[in-house]
Formats: sequence, structure tokens, C-alpha cells
Amino acid sequence: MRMKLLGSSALVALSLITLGFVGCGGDSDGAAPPTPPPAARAYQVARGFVRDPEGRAVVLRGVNLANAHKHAPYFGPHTEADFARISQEFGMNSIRLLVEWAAVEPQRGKFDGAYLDALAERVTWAKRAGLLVIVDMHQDIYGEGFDGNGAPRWTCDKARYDAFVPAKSWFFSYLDPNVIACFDGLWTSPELQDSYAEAVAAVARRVRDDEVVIGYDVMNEPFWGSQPTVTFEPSVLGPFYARVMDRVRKDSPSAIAFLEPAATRNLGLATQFERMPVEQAVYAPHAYDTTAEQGKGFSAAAKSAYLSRIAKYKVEADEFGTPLWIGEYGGTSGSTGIIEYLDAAYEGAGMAGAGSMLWSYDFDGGYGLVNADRTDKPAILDVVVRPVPRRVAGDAVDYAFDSKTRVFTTSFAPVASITAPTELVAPARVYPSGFDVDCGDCAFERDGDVVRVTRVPAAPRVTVKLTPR
Ligand code: IDC
Repeated sequence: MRMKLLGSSALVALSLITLGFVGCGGDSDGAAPPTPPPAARAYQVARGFVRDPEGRAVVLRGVNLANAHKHAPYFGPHTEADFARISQEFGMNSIRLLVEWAAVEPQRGKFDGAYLDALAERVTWAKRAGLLVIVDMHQDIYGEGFDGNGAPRWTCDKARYDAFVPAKSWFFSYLDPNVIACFDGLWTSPELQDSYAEAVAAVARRVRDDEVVIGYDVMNEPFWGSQPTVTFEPSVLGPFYARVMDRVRKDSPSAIAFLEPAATRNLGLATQFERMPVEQAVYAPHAYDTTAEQGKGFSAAAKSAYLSRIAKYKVEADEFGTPLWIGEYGGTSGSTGIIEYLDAAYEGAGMAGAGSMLWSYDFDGGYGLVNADRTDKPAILDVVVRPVPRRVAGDAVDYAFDSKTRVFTTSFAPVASITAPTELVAPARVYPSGFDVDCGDCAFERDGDVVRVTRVPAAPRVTVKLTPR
């Protein structure tokens, strides 16, 4: 365990948990509807990327929306205009949309139709904004019984909630034996896991739209409870993921599985998965630098360790034969090292050709992209809003941005059978006076912030370069 490298991270404390406790169970009575026909325009995973219906590699660059979804009424103050801003101003193409099990199924077996309708309305906003949606079944500290979020109270024993003593920092609460007991309850109860699967399927039935909701992040930062960390992923988490996705795909056959490693991955431990437990999966770890995240700086050594970690994620994804998608990274605005760290997060994702999602599109003074009074955080926006190759007619995509010269490059191995154009987004915030495009012997069209490369030379690799005017 890389205790030294992790420094003062409070999450390190979680690695101390190794002992077992007993848990609790539950029942489900959700009914399975008839299976819909396969989608005509499904997104799918192929050759290391999520692919659009035209076969282009999609780099999922976006934001988490939002921390404000964690607690009742389970939505923040976001309006449709806020959704539009993500694509139009931030140049992004996707959101990680937070959904809580407690919101879906507040009482055992009873799904909240009003909540699901409101969720579907947000999906419509995303669709109109041109954003793809990954539904994130979020949890922190198991669920609502522990003043966390995720599981509804009925999923574990009230005595556990009553005995819980909250820690000063939220993540330390994972250490509480009552929290561990409730996780063990989920990991050891097929009935409760079926309930979870039915709840995700209820979401899928309400929001399935193969052009927009491309998949499900089955559980945020799965915590192992008292299960041995070396076997938790292959023996417990993997079968759980398979159970949930098998159920979801009865309602939404083309749903992609965005699968996180166990939360041990955040502690620096390599994943114990040898393969992804379901087909059509994306490997979905998080990439926080816990020191910079907490405002304690981001040294050159920290940067190099951080980039190595993302490179290791890419190796893991390649071993699984899956795309890599960084579902969360971020930190508190105004803190020391935050800009350098967020810059490195983009750099690491670019080297890996990965998508990445900022934590988070909230309106607050902390991790939020926008202040509580709705004024912007210009320095944060400057490092988060970047050009991105959002759809690429090829394989092995990478990209990079030099924050000093504002030169952006992306390269890829063109695939002639993909006839739709490669699309780059170059937000006006990055190039207020415009930009020039250089892609050698290629043809391209410009459409505002968007560059469409319509023809590429017959070369093994093509590079497109944007420079500021
Ligand atoms: C944090 C929020 C914070 C909240 C806490 C507990 O920023 O306001 O009190 O959750 O709900 C994660 C989690 C994500 C965290 C985020 C930042 O997935 O829910 O949000 N983070 O701490 N993992 C690592 C960092």
C-alpha cells in the first residue's frame, strides 16, 4: 500500500478496515416488463472507445451533475439553461447524472413516479442541449441512515443508524462499524441486490433513450465493508455488477456498463479485477489527487505521480479491453495547487484518450464550478473549459493542450470505414479571437466552435492542431 504517496489523505484511514461484521437483508417485488427491441441508434463499446452509431470514438468530456442531487428533493437549482451552458459554453458533450437509490425507491418496492418524471425531464434537457447522459447510482457512506446518500433507510437496521457516530470528515464515516455492517448486508443479500437492480431498472424504464442515456455507473465508489479487499472485486462486486446490468438490460438492452473499481483504487491499490464482469463495459475509476483536492498543494513530484496513476488506469483498461473514463476529479476552488492539479487531470486524460468528468457542476464555494451566487469562477473555468475531440473517425485517440501557448493537438489512427466526420470543439473561452486549424493534407469545415474534419490523408496517424489567432 502506498501510504507515503497518499500523504495526509484521510481516505488512507479507510485502508485500515479489514475485519468482518454482520449485516442485514431486504426484499424486492418489482415486476419485469417485456423486453424492448434492440435500439436502432445505440451507442456501444468497440476497440477501446464508446462509439456513436456512426462508429466514431466518443471522448466523454463533461461534468458531474450534481452534488445537489444527493438529498431530498434530489435535484439542485439547475434549469434547462444550465444544461445548455455545459455544451454551448463549456464545450462538453456529456454529464454524469447523479441518481439516488433512496430517491427512486423511498419505500421498499415502491418507486417514486414523481421523482422519475423529474429525472426524465432533466434527460430531455440534456438531449436538447446535445449532451449524452451516464446515470450515476451515487452513494457516499452507504445511505441516508448515516446522513450519507444512496441507499434508502429501509435497506438496513434502524439500530445501525442509531448507533452510528458521524466522523468529522465525511469519508472517515466509512470506518464506522455500523456503516460496514450495512454494506455487508448488501454484499451478502441476493434479495437486497435484486432490489437495487430493480431500482436501477425502474430508472432505465423511465429514461431509456438510446440516443442520450448511454449507460449506467452502477455504483459510486463501491466500499468493501468487511469483505477481504483482495477478493472483493472479482468475487463480490463483479457478480453484483453483472446482476444489476443483466436486469437493466432487460429494459434497456444497449445500456453500457460504466464500472468503477472498488474504492480501494482511490487509496492507490491496483484493481483486483482481471476482466470486466459484463460485456459492453467501460472502466470508470476516479482520479483525485487527495493532497491538492484538499488545498495542500500540487508539487512537480505530485504531478508526475498523478500522471503515472492515470497512465496505470489506462494500462488496466487496456488489459480489460475496455475504454477508460474518469468519472470524477476535482477540488476546492481557490486552494493552493488547484489549477495545476486540474490542468494535470486534463493532461492525463488526454494522454490516455480518456473522457473525464469534473466534480462538480454545483453552485457553491467548494468543488462547484460556479459560486453560490451564480457568479463564475473564472480561474477554474479557464482550466476546465478546454478543446476536446468529441467524436473521432478512428482509433487510438489522444489529445493535449498547452495552457501557455493555447495550442491544442489531437491525433488518431483514421478508420476509412467510418464516414462521419471527426469533430473537435474549441470553446470561445479558450480562443476569444478565433483559431486556426492545421491538419496537413485534410479537408475540414468550421461551424462556430466546432471543426469537422471531412477528409483525412491515407496515413497511419493524423494530427489536427488548433492555434489561437
Ligand atoms: C462530496 C461533496 C461534499 C459532501 C460529500 C459527502 O463535495 O459536499 O459532503 O461528498 O456526500 C468523492 C465522492 C463525492 C464527493 C467528492 C468530493 O464520490 O460524492 O463529494 N469525492 O469529496 N469521492 C472522492 C471525492
